[in-house]
Amino acid sequence: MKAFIIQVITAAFAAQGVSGHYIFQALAKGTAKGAAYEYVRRNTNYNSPVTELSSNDLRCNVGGATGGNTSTLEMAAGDPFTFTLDTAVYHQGPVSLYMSKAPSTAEEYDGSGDWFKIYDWGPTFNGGQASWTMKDTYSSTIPKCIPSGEYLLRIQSLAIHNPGAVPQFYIGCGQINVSGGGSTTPSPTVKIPGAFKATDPGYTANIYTNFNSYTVPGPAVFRC
Ligand SMILES: *[C@@H]1O[C@H](CO)[C@@H](O)[C@H](O)[C@H]1NC(C)=O
Ligand SMILES: *[C@@H]1O[C@H](CO)[C@@H](O)[C@H](O)[C@H]1NC(C)=O
Ligand SMILES: [Cu+2]
Repeated sequence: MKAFIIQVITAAFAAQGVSGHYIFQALAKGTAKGAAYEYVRRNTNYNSPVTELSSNDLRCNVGGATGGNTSTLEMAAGDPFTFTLDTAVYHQGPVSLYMSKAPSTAEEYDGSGDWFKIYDWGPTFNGGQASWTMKDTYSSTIPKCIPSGEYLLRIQSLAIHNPGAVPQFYIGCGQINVSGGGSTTPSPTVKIPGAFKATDPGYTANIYTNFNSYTVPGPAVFRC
């Protein structure tokens, strides 16, 4: 009996391993690929997603509640940056970028404060077909007008490839120190968890049937 249970547990973990999929591992300035886990918090769930909408793991992935050995990347407001994965995103769904200002250092910050969204990669529609941006690098820029200081810079792939099944969040959090910023308080803001609801149209969408429009979950994108 005991051996049987161990076998079942082992099988469940093995299944989780192969059903996971991709990791946002690196953050760097410009279009550089950067080193894995230098500026991105190390996760402890291999390449598996977070699926629980009420979990604090939605902030910075499993194991990413604090910085540990993660360094903080010095950036200027307006600087371009790139997140790189171990393997390209291959589940359909939106990819979004969020930021949250640390009350003290980015390394110590647990992400429990206010988050604002700075970018969405949503679908484009063409003749009843949607296409999604599925890449191994995602590049954007730090908004120019936000206050200087230390932030968590979070990327999220929301996998909605399997309508009817629970959507999957693949998450990575970088630590950055923004200089030369402005004086605009970014809005709207949300808390994570809380920003995503089981009833969000962008969460429940069936991307294969009558799929002609889509609203990316979360707040509106903040623009300076
Ligand atoms: C930090 O790095 C050291 C040395 O590589 C390692 O022993 C330790 O477990 C790491 N801590 C975390 C939180 O990753
Ligand atoms: C972030 O930048 C500020 C201002 O230059 C500096 O005082 C602070 O030490 C920096 N933080 C880190 C983690 O390097
Ligand atoms: Cu998967």
